[in-house]
Amino acid sequence: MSYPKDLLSTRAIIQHGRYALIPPEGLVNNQLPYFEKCTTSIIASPKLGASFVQYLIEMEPEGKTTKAFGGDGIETFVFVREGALDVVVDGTKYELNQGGYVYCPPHLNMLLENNSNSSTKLILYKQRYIPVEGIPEPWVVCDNINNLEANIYEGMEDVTLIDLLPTDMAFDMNMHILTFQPGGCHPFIETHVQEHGAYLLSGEGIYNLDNNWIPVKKGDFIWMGPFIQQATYAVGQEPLSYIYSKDCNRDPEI
Ligand code: UGY
Ligand code: MN
Repeated sequence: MSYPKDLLSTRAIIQHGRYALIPPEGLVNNQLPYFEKCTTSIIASPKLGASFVQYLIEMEPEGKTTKAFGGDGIETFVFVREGALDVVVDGTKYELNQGGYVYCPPHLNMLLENNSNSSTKLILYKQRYIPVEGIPEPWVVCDNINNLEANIYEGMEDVTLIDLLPTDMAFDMNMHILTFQPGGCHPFIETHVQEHGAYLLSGEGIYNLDNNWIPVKKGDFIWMGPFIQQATYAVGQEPLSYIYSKDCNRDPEI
């Protein structure tokens, strides 16, 4: 870091309870207990209005969590953006590389460790699971996005969707990857009850949030609160691709 070269400015937009755009330039390190050799930014939490917590983590070689993450009703998910990661759930070790992920159900927890020689970039997520009488609990899911099928989205050849978790009623959340070729867009501006925590993996776009058209690009995080208008046009040379959470399969409480 050094003295700024010009007036301070930011692309961040924070509308508590509605939506937020958090670009990488403004991220700060949040020290957390039991996370060793990790640079961690909390990018969504109930203080913003989100019903989940999401983190961006850079884990150095020999970095690890020294206490189990999740469990006791909290489901967790980890995705490797860059590098390698070992994840232990219920005594089983899963060895992940770029694009790899583990979903851990609410009755289990995960330990993370970087046993490689270079640092690892992760997306970590937790939320309270909503059980439903008569529906079994979800199970551990481990895979890599490169093994998964990308389906044409809403009949548009230049947009694809990957589902990372099963669509079974046992799951009250999913993670997806939407990819738009330059010029591609949503078929309509969505308004829905579900929230999203979206991390932009590549490309650039103009995103409609709460009916404001906002430039976004690789490395940005967007939180979309319930019923916030949302849609995008991809621009530039590269596909616009983001990984995002979505709650599902549950009837809201009143
Ligand atoms: O699944 C979704 O709701 C997704 N199409 N939303 C979004 O990309 N903002
Ligand atoms: Mn949506």
